[in-house]
Amino acid sequence: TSVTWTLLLFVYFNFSEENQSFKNVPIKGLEPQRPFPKKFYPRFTRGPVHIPELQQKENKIGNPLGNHVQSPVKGQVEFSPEMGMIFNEEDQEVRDLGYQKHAFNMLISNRLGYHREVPDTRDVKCREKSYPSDLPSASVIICFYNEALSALLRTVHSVLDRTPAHLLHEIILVDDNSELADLKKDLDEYVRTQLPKTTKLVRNEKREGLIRGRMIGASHATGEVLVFLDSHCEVNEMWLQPLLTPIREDHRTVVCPVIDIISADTLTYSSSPVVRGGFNWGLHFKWDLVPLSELEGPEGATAPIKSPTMAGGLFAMDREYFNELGQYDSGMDIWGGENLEISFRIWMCGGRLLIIPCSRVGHIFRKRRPYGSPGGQDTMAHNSLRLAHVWMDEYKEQYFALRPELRMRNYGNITDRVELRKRLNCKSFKWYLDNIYPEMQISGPNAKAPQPVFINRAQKRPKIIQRGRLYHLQTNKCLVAQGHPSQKGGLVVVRECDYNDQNQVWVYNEDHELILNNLLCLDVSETRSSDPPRLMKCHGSGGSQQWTFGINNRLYQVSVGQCMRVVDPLSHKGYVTMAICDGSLPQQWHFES
Ligand code: UD2
Ligand code: MN
Repeated sequence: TSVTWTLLLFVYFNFSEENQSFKNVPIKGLEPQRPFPKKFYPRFTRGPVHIPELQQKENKIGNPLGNHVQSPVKGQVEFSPEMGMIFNEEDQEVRDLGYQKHAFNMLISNRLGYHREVPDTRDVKCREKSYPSDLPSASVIICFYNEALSALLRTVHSVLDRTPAHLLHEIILVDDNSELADLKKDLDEYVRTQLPKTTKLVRNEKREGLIRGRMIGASHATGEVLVFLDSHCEVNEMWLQPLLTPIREDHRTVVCPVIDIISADTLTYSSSPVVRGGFNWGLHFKWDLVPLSELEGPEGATAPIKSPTMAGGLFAMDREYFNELGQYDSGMDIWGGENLEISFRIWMCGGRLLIIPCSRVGHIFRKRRPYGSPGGQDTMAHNSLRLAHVWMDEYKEQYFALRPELRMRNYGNITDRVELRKRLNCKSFKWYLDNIYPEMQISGPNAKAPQPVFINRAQKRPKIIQRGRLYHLQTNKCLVAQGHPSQKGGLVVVRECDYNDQNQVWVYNEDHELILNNLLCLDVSETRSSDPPRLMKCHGSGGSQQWTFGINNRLYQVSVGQCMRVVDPLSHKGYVTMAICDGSLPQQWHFES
């Protein structure tokens, strides 16, 4: 499958004095938060990009920065490395149990307690914005299954602490028949004795999954707007007003905050770039950079952005509109697919879906889902089948081309949903693709004529930003080809620098490609991010060949969301690999002219 995008990158300049290391970096990296003046946005197009199978297999929503661990932003409550220190066996137990049951560091979560400050990650211009005083009131619905109590209560308290009382109609907690004892006993008592009366706890008698769970929550709600949150979130300053405002203006507008990243390992809260929702033909959600055309407006970085899809967990919607539009598909089980279903439905049936850059909510992004479904079924496939059959018309063939084994799979009765689609007089999926997600590549069963952007790319050579050596600080060595630089698929290694050797000269261009000796591009397999970077033919489609330089001298790979490091700085072999960005010495590089 291939995708063509016209994209932009957020480039970030850090002028701060404190950040000495950053000042040494000649090329500024992909950073959220402070968009570079628009005329500097590099324009580039994408050719064919392979869908990362990794994400498909893992069936999870990745955070908007991949596995990339952000360094602290201004005002960040500094994460202390001692926060997760284990002092005794009990600590060890809490930590181990936490990872096992919740897939995040529960020891740190417990130590943080139920209240904490989070860095204000909004663009500075958001702070000057004012919002109408007569906004609709909100019912916040938090559905949970076996959540760590500290994470759940931090979610609740962040809402109570950072939402004006007159806008918060109620909080509805839906316990999806959790099995953990403390969630039954301790939470019950806590809600009764420690929380305002407007916080309600609803219990499902059997496990329903998050989709029916949310419908149950919504059926108890009486506020004007429904706001859904996952049970491991922390809302930021002024998070709600920017969400309610567009809904007040038009009740058929559905809005999502920017989902900031709470690290599963350190619980550090950090800023996400403003990206929008897309999907691939495997019907997996993915994050896309925002096309330039979406950002041209007087409001600049604070303007709402149209999003083809939502990640699923965090959004606000007029309550009556939620009901009118058919809530969710109650035939969907446990987890997965509902986010694409509601996104398609919103767009195809006369609504719109926006991401609001001035509203920010942190979410713990885990590396795995710590629970299964009661019968062990693949609910994602079941749910995706339902949505494909109801909403995707002839384009469901795209899905079946990738998942032929599902063609004959039973997906239950969809009559009600098909009728709903008719009743609401919804547009076709082709209309959705043409108008809402034109970047989507369509090959195979429903192929379109190739898009002219390819031709543009061939005619236009990306501008060179810098030419020089890629110098590894810790080893004083330079990044070179292991074999000949013209050898496709060849590895790169660090070797003694030779400033007269053309084979050590890299070009960094506006497409964020790194090209060795004007020949091949530095590339990382999107499907197998554990593979080391290689030299490949430049494909001009970003993704696996897109690199940025950032703070801590990191060299960041956009598509795998990791940083390049030298495997063993003491070894003369000089192998490099991709790793989670941690700012450590083996990950520090200079581009030297
Ligand atoms: C993402 C969404 C999530 C949902 C999912 C697709 C974000 C941040 N998260 O996955 O909300 O749309 O994609 O379905 O966009 N839960 C139950 N009962 C269950 C299973 C889960 O109540 O049987 C709760 C769970 O405790 C959590 C919420 O549902 O609060 C979402 O589950 P998740 O956090 O495992 O999903 P996530 O963030 O991987
Ligand atoms: Mn979640």
